[in-house]
Amino acid sequence: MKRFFKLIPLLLLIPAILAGCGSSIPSENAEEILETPKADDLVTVGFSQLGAESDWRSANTDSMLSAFTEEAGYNLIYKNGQQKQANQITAIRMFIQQEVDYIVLAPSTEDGWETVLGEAREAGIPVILVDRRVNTADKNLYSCWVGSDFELEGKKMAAWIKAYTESKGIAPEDLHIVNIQGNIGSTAQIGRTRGLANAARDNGWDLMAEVSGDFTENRGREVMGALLKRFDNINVVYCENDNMAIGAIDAIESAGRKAGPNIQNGEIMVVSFDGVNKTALDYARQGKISCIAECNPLHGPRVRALIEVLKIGETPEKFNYVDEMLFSSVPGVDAIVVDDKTYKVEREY
Ligand code: GZL
Repeated sequence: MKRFFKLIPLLLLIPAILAGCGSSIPSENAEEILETPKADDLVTVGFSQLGAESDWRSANTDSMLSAFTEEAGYNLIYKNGQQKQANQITAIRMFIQQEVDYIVLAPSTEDGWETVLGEAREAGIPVILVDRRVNTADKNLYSCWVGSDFELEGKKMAAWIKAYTESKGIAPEDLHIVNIQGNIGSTAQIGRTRGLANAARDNGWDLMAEVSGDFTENRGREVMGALLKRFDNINVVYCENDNMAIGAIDAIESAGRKAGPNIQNGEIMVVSFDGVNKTALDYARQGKISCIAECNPLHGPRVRALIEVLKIGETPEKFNYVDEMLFSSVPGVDAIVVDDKTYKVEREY
């Protein structure tokens, strides 16, 4: 990329030089303009984002664009993969051709990255992973990763469901749960699904169905509508992100049911992940969503900090987890314990 920037200023100078037959650039400035321009000093980062499927994703993209500005010394090339791994692989190959200084990848799913990450390593371009993970035998195909512990998010939500329903005297076998999952094969889906499935097994809950809603509101609405036709005893809906929870609640209300924590009164308890979407946060304050597990999208400054470490030749931590909380306005559970660690349930969010 540096070579590309060196070329531009010279190209820009040609018209001025040709037009004036003598320099139309005041001689006292010529030296300054002919010096390598600021652009040459920028660190060029190629960012392959997986898509724009949710409010979380938009917030994540905004965070990255805000962190990698020219003022901060960066030239960011942003490519949206539109949920297709093939598009992301094409983007990475383009970044390699452009000889960027760093590649940041937010991978759509975990598998299928070995070849292109090998090409980036061959080209000597460090790769930083953000948000979801990649499933490669060789962990040296990328420099580091920053994101959430998705299985912990699922465990925390399951612990809240257990604590709340036990506080109401609801027998575990009377919990009839459906899971509206995220994109199948994405780290967020794998971890959140595992957290619930293991808790259902350990507690004797009736986990009746796991169906992907692709992390989108429309698919969440469609999937919930189909599940309500298939089962007449659903009383817990575990949505793996807020956008699907909003769609599911719409379907629940369209079916004449009520979303809320009072399972004994026939309400359907809806729980969710992210805590980014304004409507979902309002629903949580109203009790329509009984609990939200935060999933922090603001990774831009964290990724930039990792690149700053790489820039000075240091080795950053390989896996960098962000701390996250639970939010619920439903009284009855003030804290939960997961893997011997206590997590306070926040009332304000
Ligand atoms: C989680 C992220 C997930 C969010 C969804 O870090 O990968 O993808 O939970 C988003 O909202 O679509």
